[in-house]
Amino acid sequence: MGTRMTQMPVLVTGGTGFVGAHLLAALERAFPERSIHATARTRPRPDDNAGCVWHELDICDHAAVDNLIRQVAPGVVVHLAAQSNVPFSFEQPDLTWDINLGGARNLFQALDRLVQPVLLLQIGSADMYGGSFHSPDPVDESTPLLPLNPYAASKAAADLAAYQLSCTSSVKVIRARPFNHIGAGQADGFVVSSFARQIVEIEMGGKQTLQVGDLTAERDFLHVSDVVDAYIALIKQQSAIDNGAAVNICSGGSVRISDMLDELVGLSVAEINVQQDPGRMRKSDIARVCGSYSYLSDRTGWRPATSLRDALRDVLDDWRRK
Ligand code: A2R
Repeated sequence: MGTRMTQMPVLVTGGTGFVGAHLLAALERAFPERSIHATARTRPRPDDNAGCVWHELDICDHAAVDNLIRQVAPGVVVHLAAQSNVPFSFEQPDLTWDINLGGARNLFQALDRLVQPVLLLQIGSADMYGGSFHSPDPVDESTPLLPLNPYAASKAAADLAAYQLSCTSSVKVIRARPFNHIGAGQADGFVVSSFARQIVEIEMGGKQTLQVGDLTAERDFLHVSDVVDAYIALIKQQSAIDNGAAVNICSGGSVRISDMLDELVGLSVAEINVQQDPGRMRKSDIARVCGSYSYLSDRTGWRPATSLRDALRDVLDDWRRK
């Protein structure tokens, strides 16, 4: 990699999201010599990422995406921008496809027109494997994508479009596939965040019981800082990764939601009564999620570093600060 490429800007789309805030801070630490650019759609820019250059962008606006890419001329793009809410994807499938596939294709076409070398980290999701999780083995990157909801299907389509880009353009593509990640700043709709918010409400005396749904599902959880560290490793060690490769980012194990709940409750001194809410009892389509991260660790040395207990404490402390 030439010096010029290692100094070209890094651009993050969807910088205002859960992962974006963590990634921008990590990029500033990892690449002090590079300018870091980020896109925001509507929300105000967060103060804690004041070191980066913000751009307003709707990823569905083809011309605006093209202009931005020409203006920033990035050496690396991390494409986080997405409609990432699964229940909402059933309510608004067209919007979900427009953002997750249409928006991604706008970006891919703009990158294809760049003359300089550029690395694209296309951020997918373990949800794309969907029905493949019915098999008992940990899924590796050769496992078929069998999406079970519009969010996962649109992300799987973008993952395939990114592979095609890697074959037919000079853009180097890595298709990252992060599994469930938790941490400070995650929206309340996610299970761990919802438990933590309710525990903090009980600690503050505003609520008596913790309402839960089905607790039998098992998931492969990482702390968001491990996911972000994997993205940084993929950028820094891009030459060790095959062009177009899919890369799982996961813990390699799975934890039952009931065990996560017990651990969270154990991190609080409050008296907590857990109650199953019939309204939340819909069984998950997938009983157990477990991935293999051998490709990533063999190529970069990355391994998860944050224990589940520390990750849960981080989520709880975040709600205590709010
Ligand atoms: O809705 P906003 O303003 O907070 O921006 C979100 C952004 N986004 C968009 N940006 C440009 N044009 C759009 N039409 C558009 N729609 C959404 O994507 C936000 O900054 C980001 C998504 O953030 P979260 O929903 O918090 O996702 P998270 O957890 O940070 O996941 C990042 C990526 C996604 O591609 C997932 O599918 C993947 O990791 O697993």
